[in-house]
Amino acid sequence: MRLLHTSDWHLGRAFHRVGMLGAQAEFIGHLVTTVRERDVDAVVVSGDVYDRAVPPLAAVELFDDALHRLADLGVPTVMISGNHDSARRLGVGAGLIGRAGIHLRTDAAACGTPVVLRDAHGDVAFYGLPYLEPALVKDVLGVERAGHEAVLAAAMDRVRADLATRAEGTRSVVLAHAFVTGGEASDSERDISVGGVSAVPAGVFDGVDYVALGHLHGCQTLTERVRYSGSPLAYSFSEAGHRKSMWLVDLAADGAVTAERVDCPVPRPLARIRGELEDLLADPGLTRHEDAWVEATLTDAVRPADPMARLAERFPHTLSLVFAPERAPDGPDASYAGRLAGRGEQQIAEDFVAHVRGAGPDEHERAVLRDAFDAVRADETAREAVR
Ligand SMILES: [Mn+2]
Repeated sequence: MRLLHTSDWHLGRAFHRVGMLGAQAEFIGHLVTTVRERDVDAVVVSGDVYDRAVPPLAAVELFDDALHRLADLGVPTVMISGNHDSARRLGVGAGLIGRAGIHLRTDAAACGTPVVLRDAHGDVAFYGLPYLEPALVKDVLGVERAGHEAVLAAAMDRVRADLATRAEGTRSVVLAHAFVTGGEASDSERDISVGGVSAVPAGVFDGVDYVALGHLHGCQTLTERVRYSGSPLAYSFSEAGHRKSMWLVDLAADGAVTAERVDCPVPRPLARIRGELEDLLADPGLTRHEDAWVEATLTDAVRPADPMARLAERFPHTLSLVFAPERAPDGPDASYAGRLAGRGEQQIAEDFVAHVRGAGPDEHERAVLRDAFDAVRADETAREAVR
């Protein structure tokens, strides 16, 4: 059976101030063409279909268009919700579109109930594990202490238990939206680490033939059988070095996996350039970036006048400007955003305690902070769910 694995479409998301709907529509066209031309038997979409819980109308229309085109091809599709999706909203109508062969799995309680597809060699069971927010699904999954590893392990126990009841030789595919240890993050995934360690070891997925992961935006291979497709488009400059792709996976009769990368269309390349303004405007080595979306880091000791307009004369698609005077990169005049960059909520809170008191939090105080973040997050997600 031949699968096409993709994830993290983030329909409706903008890249800095540039709307990406046109590029997202082009990707959907590329997906449909790939399904047709490469004789794909099933499409798997591993979460973050939308960028937010209540997506803009144009994004909903694009998703609707994608569903119609996939249904017209007659190729079954299995999808799960990610941490950016509202599982409840996305799941509305799932029963109906299931009749058209689009299987949308958004309910943690149904982890152990697969979509079973068939080929000449027998059954393939697809288990869709939607993004599992520990605090919200721990009771459903019968887990005592909420944590990413604990809830995923419980969900996988259900998968293996169901698989054990199926005919000998049944092959299996799991869709999951999670941060798996060894994966490399970028700047465009929303942090899920509130509540402790977010990374789960790849070993929790043992016992299935292929694990189609979503969440991390770079295409990557953790093991032959455990892969991220990454997002089809770059959503931050930290992805300037990515080649966006999907995985075309052949699942042999004995469950052996062969995977091929299928590259996605690139709407416009990304470039990160760094130096003093006059050098950036003159350097002949930067000619190749003139048509790119550019992030420029200016190292001038004194901030030059009107830098954006001047850069735009040479790089008309400059989207981001960063000031990093080389005299004192981390000095007292570093910007607020600069000082927060790369630190999680927990770390910022702990550093704040250290800053005002002179001594950082002890183990007990750290736990209090963690619980407070958990409560806020669970409350937010619960409100999102009932809205
Ligand atoms: Mn994502």
